[in-house]
Amino acid sequence: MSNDDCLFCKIVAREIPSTVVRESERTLSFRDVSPLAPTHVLVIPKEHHRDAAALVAADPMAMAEVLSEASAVAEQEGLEAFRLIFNTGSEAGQSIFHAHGHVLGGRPLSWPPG
Ligand code: DGP
Repeated sequence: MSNDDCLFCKIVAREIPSTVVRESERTLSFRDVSPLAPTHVLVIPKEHHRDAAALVAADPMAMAEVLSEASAVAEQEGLEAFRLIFNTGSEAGQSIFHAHGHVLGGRPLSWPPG
């Protein structure tokens, strides 16, 4: 199921170009257009769900595949340490309402996040 108004659905459909780093049956991983670290890859389910909470409620196996693909991205990028973030809701910084995990690494990452 895709959403005609969704930017990430258009990336999945290759209607909008992106730099794809991995693809699996249910996920696509591509570089963030505004990277915040040397590695900044977004891992998304191909089906449209508005955020991570909606995704895991509707399709836990797709969420499991997002998580395993995020680990595979980190390994492929040679990261010994990385952060996986799901901004969920606009107050938490979500700006694109198609579930996605950010894989960030390649520099020291401070804690707590802002
Ligand atoms: P969030 O703020 O958590 O919803 O993250 C959305 C991310 O999506 C943000 O880091 C920038 C990225 N982004 C926005 N538009 C595009 C695009 O057209 N292409 C790619 N590759 N990334 C995008």
